Amino acid sequence: MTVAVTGGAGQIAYSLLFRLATGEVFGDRPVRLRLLEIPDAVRAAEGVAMELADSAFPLLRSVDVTDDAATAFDGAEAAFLVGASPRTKGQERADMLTANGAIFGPQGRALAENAADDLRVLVVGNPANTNAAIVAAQLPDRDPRRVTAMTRLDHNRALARLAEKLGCATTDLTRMTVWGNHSSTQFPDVTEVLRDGRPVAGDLDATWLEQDFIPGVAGRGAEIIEVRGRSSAASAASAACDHMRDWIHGTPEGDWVSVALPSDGSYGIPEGVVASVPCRSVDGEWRTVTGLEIGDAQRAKIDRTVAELRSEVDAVRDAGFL
Ligand code: NAX
Repeated sequence: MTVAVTGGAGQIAYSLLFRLATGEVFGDRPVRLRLLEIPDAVRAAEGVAMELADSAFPLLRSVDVTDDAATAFDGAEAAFLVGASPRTKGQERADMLTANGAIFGPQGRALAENAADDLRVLVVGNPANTNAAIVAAQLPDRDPRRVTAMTRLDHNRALARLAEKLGCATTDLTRMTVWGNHSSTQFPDVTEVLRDGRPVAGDLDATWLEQDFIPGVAGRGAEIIEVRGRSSAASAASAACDHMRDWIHGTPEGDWVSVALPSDGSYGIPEGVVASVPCRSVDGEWRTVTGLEIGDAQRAKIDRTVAELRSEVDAVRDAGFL
């Protein structure tokens, strides 16, 4: 299994790479890791490669570090696009979107030209959904569902917060959905959630949902920064592992997870945006769970986060990245 990880010297990669090397994501297939970094961070990434070697993982065949995307993506069957350009102090959001277009456009083209035919892409670097839209646009000959953005961390955060409220284990809960953007407009939705097979929504206080659960999940990233002093890293890596493992091995029967996919028009979400929707993985492919009834209150929240995605896509289109 040839696996490319960008941002190889970053804090998410420092957790992610070691878990990819253990076999918990790809099963017992031997793994070759390719770390892509900017030139200034190549040496630090080489230090991470040294630590990976020192771990003597039975399944890890090689670790290569490069600042050349074509080399990093050559034959890649999975690509975790983690490295991105953070929003700097005082920077306009549109400028941040454009700065990332300049990263994800060329990386998308390098994937199109060099990666394996069965490539799976998970974009983690923010703004993840719109970065994924840019990558997907560079891969017009491939199944669009092969390019995804990560909302699994938001999904896991929602499961954890709800389990705490209900006094149960996260594994007792199924059918959580996070809709839309990996941003403050995301909509963590408990409407379909089952606890041990029975709906929970009717037992939950509407005020708690509106004033604690939804903003708490959407604001968890900022809360982690405030408390830990740095952004979520190990939990983001863990979510990335969950996403790729379920994609390859399938979602458990009766359950689904949240995945940001290029929209196929389901639930009135326009094509061209990469929006988080409920998904099952069947035969190694993400499939949107269709046919869920959407009430007026849900509709308004979905429309709000999709409107933000549309404005992001418009901004990168205006800048020539789409
Ligand atoms: P770090 O700043 O620790 O690491 C990022 C690394 O990416 C750096 O080593 C940097 O040199 C590298 N990089 C920058 N441009 C690159 C390029 N063009 N090619 C290759 N490497 C490049 O950030 P970290 O905490 O690891 O976070 C990485 C990204 O994940 C950020 O954009 C962050 O906002 C995003 N996140 C996304 C989450 C999600 O749920 N989708 C949650 C966690 C995280 O906030």
